[in-house]
Amino acid sequence: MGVKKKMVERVRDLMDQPEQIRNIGIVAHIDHGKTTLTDNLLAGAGMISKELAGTQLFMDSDEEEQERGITIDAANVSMVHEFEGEEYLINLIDTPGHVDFGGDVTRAMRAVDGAVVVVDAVEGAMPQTETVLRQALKENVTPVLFVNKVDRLINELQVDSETMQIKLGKVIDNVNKLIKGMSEEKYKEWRLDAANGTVAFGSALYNWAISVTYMKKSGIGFNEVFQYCKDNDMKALAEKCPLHEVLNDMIIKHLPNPLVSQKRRVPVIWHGDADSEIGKQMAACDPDGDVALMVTKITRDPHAGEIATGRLFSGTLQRGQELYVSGSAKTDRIQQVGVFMGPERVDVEKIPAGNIAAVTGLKSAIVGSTATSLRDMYPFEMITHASEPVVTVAVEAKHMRDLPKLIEVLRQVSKEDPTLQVKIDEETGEHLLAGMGELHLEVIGHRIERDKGVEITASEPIVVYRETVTGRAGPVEGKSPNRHNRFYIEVEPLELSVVDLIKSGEITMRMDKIERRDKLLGAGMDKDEAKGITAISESNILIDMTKGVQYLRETMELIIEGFVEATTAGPMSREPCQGIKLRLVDVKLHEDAVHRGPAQVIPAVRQAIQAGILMADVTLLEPFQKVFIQVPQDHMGGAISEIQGRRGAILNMTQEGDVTDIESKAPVSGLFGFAGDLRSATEGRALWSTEFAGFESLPKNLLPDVVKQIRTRKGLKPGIPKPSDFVSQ
Ligand SMILES: Nc1nc2c(ncn2[C@@H]2O[C@H](COP(=O)(O)OP(=O)(O)OP(=O)(O)O)[C@@H](O)[C@H]2O)c(=O)[nH]1
Ligand SMILES: [Mg+2]
Repeated sequence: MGVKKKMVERVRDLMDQPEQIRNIGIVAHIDHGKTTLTDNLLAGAGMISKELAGTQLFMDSDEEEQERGITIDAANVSMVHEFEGEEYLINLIDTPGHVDFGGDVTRAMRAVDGAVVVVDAVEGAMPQTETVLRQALKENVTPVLFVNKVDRLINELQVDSETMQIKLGKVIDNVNKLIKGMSEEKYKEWRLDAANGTVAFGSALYNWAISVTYMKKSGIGFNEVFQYCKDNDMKALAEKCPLHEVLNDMIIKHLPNPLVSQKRRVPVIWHGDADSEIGKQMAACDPDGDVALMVTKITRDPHAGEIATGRLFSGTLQRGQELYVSGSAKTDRIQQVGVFMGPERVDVEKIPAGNIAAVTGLKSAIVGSTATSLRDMYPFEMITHASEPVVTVAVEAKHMRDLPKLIEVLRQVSKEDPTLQVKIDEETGEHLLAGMGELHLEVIGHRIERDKGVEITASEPIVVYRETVTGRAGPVEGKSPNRHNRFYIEVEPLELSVVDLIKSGEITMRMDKIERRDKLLGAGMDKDEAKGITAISESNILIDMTKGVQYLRETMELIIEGFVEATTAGPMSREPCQGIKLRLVDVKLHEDAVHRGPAQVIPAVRQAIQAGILMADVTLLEPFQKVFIQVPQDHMGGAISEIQGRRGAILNMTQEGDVTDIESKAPVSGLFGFAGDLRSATEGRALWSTEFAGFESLPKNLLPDVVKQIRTRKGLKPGIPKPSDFVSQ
């Protein structure tokens, strides 16, 4: 405790010297050694004992993380390192590698300026390596590379010194290829190069590392490293080349401080006026400017309540400050400000721009919120997640008396984890929890029981489909119950390029109108349509094509509500809709506002859309996952037939030595229980991982059965509804 206390004081002293600060994330494919590496940095800063570094896994402090041996939550820690006679404050985020928790990586990238990409020397660059790099590049976060587990090359693969160097060179080449593939332009700036010091090699478990820079300093080169490992004397190597020193060298020299970084990052993550006061203050990382805090994480503390963690781009945070949270007209009052020391949060007086801060009291904040002292600050760009929740369970409270509490707890967990979707279908009474994968939901289930004290039963995983149309229909007339208002709506498929823009967050209703129109035109949309976009719900759009309709403006909000209701639960099976374009072509409204209230307009619009979708060759889309398998050649056949037996397809196969890399894809519905089946088919010799691969049409012959199944589960009549169930024809 004493050490930590002293550390807090040193952290505090450095907070207002941005040149001495590095905000970094540790990112990698699962199991490549991020948390082990972080241990080394903590030991180097004197926060954990040197003997335990590499095995304590200090940042995996949660019971469940320890049990499963993986990181589940991104964890922050602030520490001070002395380097070449100067002190530096390193605010570090250790991120999880499992795809199910990929959202945490995305959010962490918003908070940091640099990333240490860790790659296992034996496995090389893996699918998640690519994903995390892509996220870093998207946020304009600078990467450096740490090739870990070099000891495995020597002791497990038994390579000689020369082959070791060739293999390490290959790892670097492959990572560079990934960067180049994402952006030629970025590649010029960010090419990783051992010679200029942006790559280090080592073994986090055995606490040593080398880089070309450090070779010059220590006189230890690849041949010496090889010999130490061969002689089983990595302890001596760790004394000569301690990992934390080599890494600090790379982090401090090659990753930008907030002053340098914010100039480059602010234009990417904030689209307000760069010449405005706040624009200039953020670019300059001005501690005397207005407060601009981007919330990247919400956690709950049993004592302090909700804690919002985020990156402070401008101003200084202080207790008692009143901040506006994302456009809310009221302010929230900050109760405490602090920094994270791993699992502990330590209060400080104030935190200036350029740091990662934890605050309590921002009641209205959710992940992605902008908290600011300005009443009308243009908010930060939304954080969009690379993956979508594809696996769902229905949850129920074990005891009836817990029902109200369950709803509150579900609301809470979805606030803490934006990759989790909670849907409470009032019509069917179902509480659905949708997440990134089976593990994600299991972990959330435990959290609800363990931390929130509500016992639940969860169904077997179910797949959530999307309803879409493949044809056109309309105009369909929707009449209000009093028959005084009529809406005419046309239905057709939305251009796929536009669906992509919506999903990636590049098109929103919040953005500048002209900018939106230009982007849509670029994506191939018709000019009048691009101009007329009135609302977006899920990835469906409503376009107002009418001209000069009286009272339309004041009724539009209700029309949009009908549109949202119809598209969040589609007419065929109450699954969300995707990729549907709805054109409002004519409207007749009663002149008296009393006769065109919510109870009239909303159902009329909703029903017209529901009927229209059913008439426009409605079908279901199902979620797919890419499945990457690494398997020894003699077990390849078993792995392939596991994929093919699940309506899957093999996309690519590459051979390296005795190992085959299989890239394949399969529907999520086929992948339940895959882990166990693959294990038996390959005698446990296959390594595998998955990645979200978007939605594809369900084969027509499966449609009736799947719809029936969904409807039965939801307690709806099993047959597919007809348009006449929604509008009279
Ligand atoms: N041989 C060897 N094993 C290592 C090395 N670094 C880490 N490991 C082992 O690899 C496993 C995973 O290490 P972690 O540090 O938990 O990996 P991680 O990247 O944090 O994993 P996730 O957070 O779950 O993605 C552990 O069993 C470590 O002991 C290394 O340099 N050499
Ligand atoms: Mg970890």
